[in-house]
Amino acid sequence: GDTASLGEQVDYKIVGIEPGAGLTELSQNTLKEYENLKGWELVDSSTAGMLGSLEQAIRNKEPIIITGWTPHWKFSEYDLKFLEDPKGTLGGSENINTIVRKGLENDLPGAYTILDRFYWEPKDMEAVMYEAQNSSFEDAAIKWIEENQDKVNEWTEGVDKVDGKEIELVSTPWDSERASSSVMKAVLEQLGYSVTITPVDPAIMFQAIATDAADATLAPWLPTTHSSFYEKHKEDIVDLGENLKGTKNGFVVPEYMEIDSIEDLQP
Ligand code: PBE
Repeated sequence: GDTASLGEQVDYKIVGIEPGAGLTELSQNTLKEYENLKGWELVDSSTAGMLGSLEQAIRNKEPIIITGWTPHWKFSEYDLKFLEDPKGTLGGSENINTIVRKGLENDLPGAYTILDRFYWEPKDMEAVMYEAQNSSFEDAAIKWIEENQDKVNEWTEGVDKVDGKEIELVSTPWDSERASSSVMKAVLEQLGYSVTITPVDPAIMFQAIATDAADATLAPWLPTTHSSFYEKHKEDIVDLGENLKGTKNGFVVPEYMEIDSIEDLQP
């Protein structure tokens, strides 16, 4: 009813995603760092589960607090807002980096050059993500490449074609990373590479690059989201720097909720 506090209405639960996500670790840390979140609980789920709960809450105009991030299509589908995070425990504005295994430059210099040059904007990633909702990431990637040939030419300029050399990309199972990996796969295939994308948890992704089990990844969110994995493996990987700037994680609520900050959540 109207007299119940927000905490009571949502049963003191924040709707989380996959346990292995960097965002899950940041969210747990957030529950510890904010005194007003004493008694609140993060409920692990999956991205699909979180999106289902969000859709249902919005349909019923009920309150809900999710762990969310951008780039993601949920922000164009629904009116949502990030709760302010004055303690910064959810990371603020971040970037996505390209990381490759030691030795890749020597073994596959052409692919290494393209991976090193690969850089695009959130609007590019979003274009692929949105298009893929109605087709597939494969088709959306090819369409984006056709429409952005100038940008792709900057990445591939002067790089020799190969005849079926194999390269394995590891990635994470979120749409933002499906988009970047699918574009890279298509670009490399146009130059004759044989490309596999393996989606894994962030922890496994870093481990695979550090142990040479995979060649490259476009999926690390840094400096905060995946910092624990990065710190663990940084001596054994080659960091090629940002491929996209301006991602963000946070606690997210529908616009119709009358709170603005994590500190508005009361115990
Ligand atoms: N995410 C999307 C991932 C990285 C990309 C924020 C859900 C994570 O938390 O690991």
